[in-house]
Amino acid sequence: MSIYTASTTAPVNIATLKYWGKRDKTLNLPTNSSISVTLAQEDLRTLTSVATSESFSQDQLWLNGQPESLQGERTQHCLQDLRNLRARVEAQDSNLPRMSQWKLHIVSENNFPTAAGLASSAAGFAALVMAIAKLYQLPDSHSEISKIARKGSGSACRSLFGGYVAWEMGSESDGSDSKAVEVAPQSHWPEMKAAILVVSADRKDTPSTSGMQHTVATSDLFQERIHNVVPKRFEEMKQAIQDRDFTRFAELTMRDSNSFHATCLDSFPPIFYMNDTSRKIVKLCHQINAFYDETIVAYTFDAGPNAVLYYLQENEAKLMAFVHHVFQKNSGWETKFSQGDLEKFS
Ligand code: 2P0
Repeated sequence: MSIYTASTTAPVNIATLKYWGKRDKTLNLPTNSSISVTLAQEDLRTLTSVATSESFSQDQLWLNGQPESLQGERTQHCLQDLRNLRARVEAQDSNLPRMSQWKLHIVSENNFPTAAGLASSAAGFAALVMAIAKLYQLPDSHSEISKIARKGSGSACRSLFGGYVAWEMGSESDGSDSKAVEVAPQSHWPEMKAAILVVSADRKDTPSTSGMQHTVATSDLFQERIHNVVPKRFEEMKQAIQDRDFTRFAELTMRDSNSFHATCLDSFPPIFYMNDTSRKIVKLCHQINAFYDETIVAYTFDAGPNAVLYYLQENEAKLMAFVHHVFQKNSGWETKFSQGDLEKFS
């Protein structure tokens, strides 16, 4: 009996305008639109291969070499949606193999530590859904497929695209208009770089899903954020990307990270994702921008203490000299700066 296979990779995306809050938990419908930058595939990505055959007796998943359950509600949701779309394709062509009725074997690997708080669920669900869509030869667009990835993990819908991506929250109760769209391809602003400062590789204390529900239920500030802050910022950030305006993009990114963490702190009891080292990085970035009298770096923090720094390639040496100086890593970046300059940063 034939075995059919397909493989794909999906990159990690890091939000610059944060998704935090669901209006529908089952469909993963957000309370606000969000924007992200997708990291380069060669850096952080999930590689997923799928196979299907009439001879397979059960759905199976191996994640980083270990067998894992596929029984989770979110995963089942994704598999069912994909099989439904495949059945629709099969109904139009009686010559196609009836894959929608067969079991799947799935092998998935991250090239980064799964537990390091680096948005592994986004790349994981995006790769899973894309690989099966490819296997099933679904004709649907990336935005259509993103709606299925969204049900696996909200942020996964944004990993369907490279470059600069928006997740439009939509207004329909069935989620039919809550999807990812491209704001601009990576080639529009290829000078943009991201550096990840791993503050801690531990699993986070409060998982995102429960954390955001807790914020929705208990934070007053959250209402201000979703109604009066994010809608305007969403439009401004898209424009900053279109204009390749780093100063604007950076300020919006930093403000939004701070706003998101403020709502976590305003939850009751509060949620703490950033730690003292995270706060040291925030201060350092502001010091660096003040030192150069120009915005050369933006920080953002997700549901954990690790920092992602965005900067333009041309400023890499300028930035890294100070990052390495402050964190006592003697890497050679310092050589371009006088001791007097470096001593201003501690
Ligand atoms: C984001 N985060 O926009 C935000 C910023 C974390 C902070 O998306 O429940 O793993 O699976 O939809 O997507 C993390 O939340 O949550 C997240 P679920 P997800 O990237």
